[in-house]
Amino acid sequence: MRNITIAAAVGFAAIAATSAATAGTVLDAVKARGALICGVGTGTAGFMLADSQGKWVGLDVDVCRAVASAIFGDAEKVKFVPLSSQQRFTALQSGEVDMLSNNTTDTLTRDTALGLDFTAVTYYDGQGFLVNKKLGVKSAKELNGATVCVAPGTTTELNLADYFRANKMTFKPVVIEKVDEVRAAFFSGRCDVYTNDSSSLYATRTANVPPPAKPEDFIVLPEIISKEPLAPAVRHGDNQFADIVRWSQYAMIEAEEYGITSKNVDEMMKSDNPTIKRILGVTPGMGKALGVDEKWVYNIVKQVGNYGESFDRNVGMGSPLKIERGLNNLWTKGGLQYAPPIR
Ligand SMILES: N[C@@H](CCC(=O)N[C@@H](CS)C(=O)NCC(=O)O)C(=O)O
Repeated sequence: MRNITIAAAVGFAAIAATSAATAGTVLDAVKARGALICGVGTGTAGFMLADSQGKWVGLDVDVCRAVASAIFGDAEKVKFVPLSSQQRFTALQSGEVDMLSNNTTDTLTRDTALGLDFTAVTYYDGQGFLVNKKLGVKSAKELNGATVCVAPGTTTELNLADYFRANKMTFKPVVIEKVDEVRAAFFSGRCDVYTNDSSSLYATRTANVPPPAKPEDFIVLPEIISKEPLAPAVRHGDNQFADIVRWSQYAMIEAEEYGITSKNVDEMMKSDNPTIKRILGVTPGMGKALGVDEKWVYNIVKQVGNYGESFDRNVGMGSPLKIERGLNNLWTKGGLQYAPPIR
């Protein structure tokens, strides 16, 4: 019974990793293959989306590109595998992908029972509700009896049940695996409400509303009902690879903090600041310690940008989503993004 409960909580993914996934180190396998294999979502504007040329773009995609830059000095050496919320953990455990970077929430059971390691938080999120204005609802507390579209194997599904129970309300779930089908069900009126991470709701409202309906016809209700720290995940048991993913993320945050951008990084190589010299590998040591080239941060920032550049371009004010930095601002600006020192 206990195992069933845990499996349900983490989405029925198999628990054992295959031998293919555990033989040798991930870094060796990635190098021998000549590309990183990154599990992403199937298509969420701003976070992970293949454009009309098939090129993947987004905040989560940039993390994969940063890791490829650290390992190969080339942000293009990534193969992207789109995965649904149901498929993602099995794909990682079986070795089909080297890492996930796909709006996955870091939770205790995923870390333990599923045998994953979460690296740094890419995006501090929380769960919300999207409704058609015609429903005439201003607060989630008015959703008693609503039909709610939700994806299986997600924290979303679990929080939804908790929230309605805690508020002594009932709901009818419409559980659909594929995100484009969930959206279609919601927009066709099969559900009163679509619940997901609020970032994803903003993406859906900006990019997926079928004409003649307009984004303004829909609102995200004010209640944020959970904490969703979205982070890349790797398999347990390969600390070096986990370190490379984690420190690639930290490098993007640290670069933003020290004002190093894709535009000025060549100039910054001439800086006298000892911290900047260490970050950019002008003073060697950090790359060696991590097992990558000394120019790893230079390559990440030059090819992908710092965290602020990636945020702005993909989901922030430089993008159609126009999401505020909020919790995802640097700690020096009132947010939670805080990288330990590169030293
Ligand atoms: N953060 C939640 C939900 C994440 C999630 O993947 N939700 C799906 C449900 S629709 C999604 O948004 N997928 C986006 C995509 O495939 O592009 C979790 O880790 O369980």
